Amino acid sequence: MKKVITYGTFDLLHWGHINLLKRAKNLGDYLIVAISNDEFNALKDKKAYHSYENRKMILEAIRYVDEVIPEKNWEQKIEDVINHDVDVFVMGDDWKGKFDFLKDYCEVVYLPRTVGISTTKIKKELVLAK
Ligand code: C2G
Repeated sequence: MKKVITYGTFDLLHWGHINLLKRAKNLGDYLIVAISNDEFNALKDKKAYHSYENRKMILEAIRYVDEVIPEKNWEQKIEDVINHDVDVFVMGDDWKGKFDFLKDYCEVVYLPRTVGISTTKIKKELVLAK
């Protein structure tokens, strides 16, 4: 079984996230998503609208996702890849190059980001729509 892992906040889930998850799953047979917990989001200077537990529930309902684990810090990726026997690490290409150190442990794939949608865009346009 070829195992894939990806990381992210996945707040205000949108079709750009789904596009990433769908392509990530197509790179293997089993997709693990490590969702940034609320404490780590603070480290990323991100404030998620939905709590970790609710973002976890949402991601677990997606057909492409087989397992959801917490992302608690920047340092856990090597351990995750080893402990979960991961073959492929995937991220959107806004992270291109940032995780190349994982190439010693698994394949590293950066997929083109979906243009035209982002959580920031959604938030901005909702404010303007008031
Ligand atoms: N993404 C995408 N297209 C978009 C928006 C997001 O492909 N229009 C991808 C991102 O590149 C990322 C994933 O969807 O691979 C999740 O996006 P975020 O929730 O914004 O993730 P981020 O905050 O970048 O967290 O350790 C890694 C970090 O946790 C990544």
